[in-house]
Amino acid sequence: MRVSGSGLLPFAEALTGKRPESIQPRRATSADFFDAAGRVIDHGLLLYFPAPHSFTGEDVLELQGHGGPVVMQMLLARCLELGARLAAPGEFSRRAFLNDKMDLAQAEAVADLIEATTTAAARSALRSLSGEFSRQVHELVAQLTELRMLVEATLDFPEEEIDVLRDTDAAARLDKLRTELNALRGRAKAGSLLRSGLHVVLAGLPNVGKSSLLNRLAGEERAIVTEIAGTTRDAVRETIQIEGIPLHIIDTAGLRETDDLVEKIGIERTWREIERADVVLQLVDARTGETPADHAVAVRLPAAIERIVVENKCDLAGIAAGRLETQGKVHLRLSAKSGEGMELLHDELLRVAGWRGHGEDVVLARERHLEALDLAAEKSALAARQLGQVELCAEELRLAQEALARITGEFTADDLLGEIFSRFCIGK
Ligand SMILES: Nc1nc2c(ncn2[C@@H]2O[C@H](COP(=O)(O)OP(=O)(O)O)[C@@H](O)[C@H]2O)c(=O)[nH]1
Ligand SMILES: [Mg+2]
Repeated sequence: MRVSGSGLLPFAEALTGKRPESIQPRRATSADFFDAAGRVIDHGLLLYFPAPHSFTGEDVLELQGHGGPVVMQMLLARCLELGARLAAPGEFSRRAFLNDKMDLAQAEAVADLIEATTTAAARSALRSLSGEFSRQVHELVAQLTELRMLVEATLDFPEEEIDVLRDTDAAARLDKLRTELNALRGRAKAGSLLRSGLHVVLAGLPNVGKSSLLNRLAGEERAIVTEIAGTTRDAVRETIQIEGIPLHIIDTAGLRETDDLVEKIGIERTWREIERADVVLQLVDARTGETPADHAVAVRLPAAIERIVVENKCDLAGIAAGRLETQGKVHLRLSAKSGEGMELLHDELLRVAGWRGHGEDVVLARERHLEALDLAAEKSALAARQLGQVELCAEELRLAQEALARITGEFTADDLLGEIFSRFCIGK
């Protein structure tokens, strides 16, 4: 159990009977924890981190007991009696932020580390927690500050305007800044996938092998496979990972005209899943290739959603697995049954996810960070276009800087803080 606040030594004494001088900072002290009547609740360890050298920057006590729920409850009740109160979700991290122990992006990384669902996500969160993302943002903010100084200086000396901007190479500096900003955006976009994953919908006519492909991807028999068309009625989902990227695979009811009421509802659900997808894998039978019926499905797929045509059952068609790209449209040939060509599908999904070429550099970005990076990029593009009109340029640079500073919490409204920390689990 952790307690954070000011002047915690008397609290520790009341709980354990230890004299303050016998409690050494940052050393484990063996102690009994007593209730109000002086009965022992548990025997454990007491750790004392005096301010400001603690997680929150305040005095922190860590009480380590044997951990059963009833004993913990008794210890908690005693702490509340002694004047502590329950922490709000994220309150420890919030206090750490308010006491300058970490910036906002790092505090968010605490929650991301705890919630990470893959090892790649956990590693990335830890890098953000150590301040790597913040350092990259600070670096850009510093460049912007310098640029603003140059541009704003010419506002005071209008007759020298052109010279100053030319002599200081403001245009080249702005170019460099925009290149680096875009690179960071790329790493952040790739990283946001580690948080939320990619939604992949398997769609197509009945019997082309959608459920078989789900089972193959999941490595187990998740969906029922039969040779009877119309077997899958409700969407079946399974989350898998490829190279640490979470992929939510959704198997759907085959798209066809039907009088079966249940199947009809299933087909409506298929369309709803397709609208929410990041990628649609449209399965067709390799023996026939894309038929007019497949084409009728294809034209109904939303244009904005990436589509990969998967020619399944290549084993039956007697053709080899492979990848074809014509006019920007990707066709994969594989066999869900034999597993032939599955590595092509893995690679293709990673490509669509924008994963290749980032590796360890990705930033586990949140939606909030992406929005700020996008806004900063937009504002610096406007600034570049207005280098000739110094007042306008200066204002766009200011807005770009403000957007970036929001990531680390230097320009952050209280309500945003409330929103961010309320999503933490209790006691973190
Ligand atoms: N030979 C072969 N049969 C397959 C392949 N994929 C699926 N099938 C068979 O095709 C039939 C329909 O498969 P299913 O996965 O239920 O198709 P769905 O209706 O699209 O979900 C089943 O009998 C499967 O065993 C494949 O790659 N090769
Ligand atoms: Mg099926």
